Amino acid sequence: MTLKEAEIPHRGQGSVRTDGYAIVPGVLGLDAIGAALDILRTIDRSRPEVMAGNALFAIRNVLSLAPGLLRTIWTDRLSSLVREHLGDNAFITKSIYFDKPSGSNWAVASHQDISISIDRAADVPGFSGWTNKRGIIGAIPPLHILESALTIRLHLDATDGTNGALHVIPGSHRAGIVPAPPVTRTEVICAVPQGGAMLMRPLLFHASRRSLSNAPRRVLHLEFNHLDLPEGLQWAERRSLPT
Ligand SMILES: O=C(O)CCC(=O)C(=O)O
Repeated sequence: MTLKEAEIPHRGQGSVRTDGYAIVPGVLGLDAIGAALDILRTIDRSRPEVMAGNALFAIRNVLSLAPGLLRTIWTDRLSSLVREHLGDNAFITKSIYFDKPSGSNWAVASHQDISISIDRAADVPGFSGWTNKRGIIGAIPPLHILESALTIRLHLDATDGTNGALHVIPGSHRAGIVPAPPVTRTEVICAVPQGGAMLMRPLLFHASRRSLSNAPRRVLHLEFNHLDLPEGLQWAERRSLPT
């Protein structure tokens, strides 16, 4: 293999345990995607959770703003993915709807997701980096809480390197919280078919490039955990799994 070939990011299906991510096709059918998009269109765009420039690009706490959305997307496949990785005590800790249309093209440099949303700020050992963004309180929790978390990104559109698929560094979730991504040539583009899911450990370094296409890239980003927070702290968006 030439150096040039080695530098081209490759596509991969991945393994959550060893790579920190996996691509799983066939989690949502077209009917569920259509129904989810109909519900998402009903959300009042003037709410503070809605972040928009020329076009919509994110809605935080989307499951609270869109009653019926969770039930619509909660397929047997999604339920078994969550239980397979986190067990029967899993719950949802965060939900965000991300859009990346050509009108609101945005990019995020390679990073780990290390802040969680908590109901209140408190001086609890092991918690640091407290923030308050638009009333949403965040902090960096003890490492084992981040290591037990799983993100599942449901792709409502087919996504590849041209319209905003995440770029990840396989295995980078295994070194704890580190200030910069490892210097490596093994960046992978996580292409996901429509209705597929990308599973990701939040400590995995991931980046989001600008879209080069007019194709939409709509994603429901759900975070899960199975650990309660210590000393009476509560996950701000905690939600039980549908039964
Ligand atoms: O959806 C994206 O493209 C970016 C998401 C991201 O970087 C994050 O959730 O940390």
